[in-house]
Amino acid sequence: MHHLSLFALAASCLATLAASVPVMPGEPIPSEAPAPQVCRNPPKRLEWRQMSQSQQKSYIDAVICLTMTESKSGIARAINRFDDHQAVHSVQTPNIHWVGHFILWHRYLVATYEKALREECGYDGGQPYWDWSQDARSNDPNSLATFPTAVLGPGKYSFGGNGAPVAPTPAQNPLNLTGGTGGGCVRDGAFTPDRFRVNYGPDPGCLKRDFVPWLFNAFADPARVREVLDQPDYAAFARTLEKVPSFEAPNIHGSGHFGVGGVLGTMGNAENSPGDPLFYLHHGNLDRVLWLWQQKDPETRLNQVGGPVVPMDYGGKNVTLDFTVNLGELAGDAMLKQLLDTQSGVLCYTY
Ligand SMILES: [Cu+2]
Repeated sequence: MHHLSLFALAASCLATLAASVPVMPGEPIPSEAPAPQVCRNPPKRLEWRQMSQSQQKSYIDAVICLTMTESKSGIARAINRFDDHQAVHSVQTPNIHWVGHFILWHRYLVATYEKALREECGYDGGQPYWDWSQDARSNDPNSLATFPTAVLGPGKYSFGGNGAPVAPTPAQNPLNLTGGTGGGCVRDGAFTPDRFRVNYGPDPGCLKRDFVPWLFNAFADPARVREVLDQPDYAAFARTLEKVPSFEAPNIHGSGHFGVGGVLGTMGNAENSPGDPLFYLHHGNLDRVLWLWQQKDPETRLNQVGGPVVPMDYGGKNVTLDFTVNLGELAGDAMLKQLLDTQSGVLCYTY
């Protein structure tokens, strides 16, 4: 099965830059506008290792519950509520990466997933995040310190470790990413084949991981996080998060995707990375980095967006505060200005 990497995707974006990109029109405004939403008692999001064992258990149980709750996205081949969130990401992949709304679209997806865990599966905490920078060893590229940790550990209420070793074929690895150490099914933790299945996407089956230590240790380096936090405005922040599609340009968005997913793992797949439950902890941490950056100058940064509408079109049209994004049937359409404040009412959580 051909495994489309994020970078291959970017290359195809570049190739079609001049072509028109589908823009989803906003819903017509209903004559009776709904009452503005209010955020009360926002759940506090914690790093996985800050959570008690019973909080970790209730989170994992809620994720498994989503996989046993019937789909409502209306997307063909999404069977359950876990699949729904993966499927919406998969369908919109060509329009939500290397764009100004990349981080805010993903913020909305993670928050919607958090809401489903809470409202449909009885979870009462915040979406956890994985601060991978705690695990990176930039001075020891081959360090496997991350694998396992309390996040990627073998325990029943942990995310499990590497996949069984499988060598990719050249066709599966067109960008020649080296140093993969896994590639097959995850063998321990909460999401083993007997308990969890990736349903959506071209390659349904077990959850796969393919740890790439050198890449993880470079991309999740705390210095890379500081580099992002030092950016002066939203457009620069957003661009530094993703950088350019090259394994030679360490960027924190790539750390969880390619450090954990490598060539063959679920996390390394452009469309279908949300098939790995760890996706939401990885993107939760990227969201926390956005939150930290915003807190440094809230007056400006809770009211600022920028960056291209069309993927990688950095000289072209920029997104504005009124630019509308959608999650299909999973949530209402939202303007970017409603996604800047995590307690806007459309969103309701804190760190
Ligand atoms: Cu994505």
